[in-house]
Amino acid sequence: MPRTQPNIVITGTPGVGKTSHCELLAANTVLKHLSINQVVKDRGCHDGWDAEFKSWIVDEEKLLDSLETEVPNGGYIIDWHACDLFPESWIDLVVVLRTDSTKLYDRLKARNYPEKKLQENLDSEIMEVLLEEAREGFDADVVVELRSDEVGDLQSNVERIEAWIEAWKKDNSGKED
Ligand code: DAT
Repeated sequence: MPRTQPNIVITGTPGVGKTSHCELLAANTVLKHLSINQVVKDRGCHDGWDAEFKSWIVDEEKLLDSLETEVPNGGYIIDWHACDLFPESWIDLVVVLRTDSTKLYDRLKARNYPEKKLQENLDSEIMEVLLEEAREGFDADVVVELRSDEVGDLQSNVERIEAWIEAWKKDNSGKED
């Protein structure tokens, strides 16, 4: 059945502002914020806890199995620092958030990230790892790169995504008739 609401992935290096964007979008639209971190934890889609990196070791197969009955129906804002695991057919828009590295450093430092994890994430942001992953996994017209340096960026990005959702709904209305 065709989706009547789109699925949007909000991705980027930890600390770029994914959760902030997803929460504001979920408050302003009917789309639901799907925190993959929470799903991994709550539904046990992992092979344990990595003590050095202080993060779950994600079992991607279990994760996809647990999402496949809900996500393809549409209406989700998916909050995750990766996007290439999601089947292309599930996703209508991939937003890659980007942040200036000094700002990212301060945000991750404030989170008390272990030094190694902090450096790896900074390197990943500088090398555009997540942007590259999105571009390799999805068509160019599905991927959009947005700055998330200032609070004003958060507001304008969310407005832009809301406008995109409306346009998507117009383009896709009537397809189920
Ligand atoms: P993520 O979910 O990508 O890890 P977050 O939404 O938790 O990021 O944000 C990390 C911190 O940075 C948090 O204190 C809010 C702040 N932040 C996020 N986006 C911002 C922006 N565009 N301008 C200023 N601060 C921002």
